[in-house]
Amino acid sequence: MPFSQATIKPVIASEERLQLATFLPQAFQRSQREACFSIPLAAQFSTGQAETWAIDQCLEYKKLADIHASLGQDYACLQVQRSGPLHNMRAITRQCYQDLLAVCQELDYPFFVKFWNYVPAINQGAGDQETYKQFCVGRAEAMQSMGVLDEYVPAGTGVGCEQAYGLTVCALLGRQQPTAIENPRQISAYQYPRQYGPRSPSFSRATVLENASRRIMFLSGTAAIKGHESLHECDSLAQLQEIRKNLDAMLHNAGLPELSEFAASAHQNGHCMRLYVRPGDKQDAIIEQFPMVMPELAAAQIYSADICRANLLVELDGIMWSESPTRRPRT
Ligand code: 3EB
Repeated sequence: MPFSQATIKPVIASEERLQLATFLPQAFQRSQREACFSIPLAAQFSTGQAETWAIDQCLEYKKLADIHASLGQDYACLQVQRSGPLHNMRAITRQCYQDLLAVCQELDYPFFVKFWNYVPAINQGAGDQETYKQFCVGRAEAMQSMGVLDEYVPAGTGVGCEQAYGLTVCALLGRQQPTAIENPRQISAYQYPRQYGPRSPSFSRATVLENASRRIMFLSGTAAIKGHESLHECDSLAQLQEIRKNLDAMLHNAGLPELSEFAASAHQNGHCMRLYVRPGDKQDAIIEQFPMVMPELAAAQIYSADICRANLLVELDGIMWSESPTRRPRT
């Protein structure tokens, strides 16, 4: 079932009426706007607009226990932030996801579009005890206990944040099923081999929402991974080039125009992207190299964040849309 044009669309952040959600970096948090979800990261450098989704029907804000909910007729956005000792990350994540999935069912938004995960001290701990790996175990256990099959896992982003913020999860949910897209250059994350942790990450490479005139791709966090392997350790330029190849493949599979056409016809094609850059001696270089490798995305917001694999320096996510998509997405 296609969603109605009026139901959800990316808008510029100044169109404040009836916002389902706007994501703002920590420094710009404005508590009077309940639909503003705060990203627990500092924006490093930004020329772009905040990622915003708007709807025009039945907007309601609710707080269910500690879960903030912004509810529309067809879509909802949830946010929850939970703290606790790092060594409990598996249990914290499992409970957090079970509670979120229970709210989805209770409020009757059964389909997952995208989940954003900000994981405290994400690379801390050795081997299977690394925070990210424990987070993946808790998330997979919750998905399994709630009966979520691999083909229904949402698009996802999983990056690090400061330990003091705890775990933050944001979820975009729908009443119509989005199309999940995988990347032919990469093994599906939910099929990663054992070496990446006891349970594989529960996310699809992207989800697509569409109607007759607009298609939106929610791109998962995309890094320099081919097959299941991280490439170009320590080489930030090569990692960015690999990300571009992965993005090209995703645009193709989503039935969206090529990346180069996003700059060429800005009135038809749009995007709202975020680049996550690992802090350290390569950070400045990456911020400089990004607009050279992906000039079409120069308006992206840039955040300083650890990436879930310790050997990756940079990751890209966001939404990309076209007003006149041509081909069908390939599932
Ligand atoms: C990868 O492709 C890079 O655990 O939710 C990207 C997007 C990554 C989402 C997640 C992790 C997640 O495996 C890491």
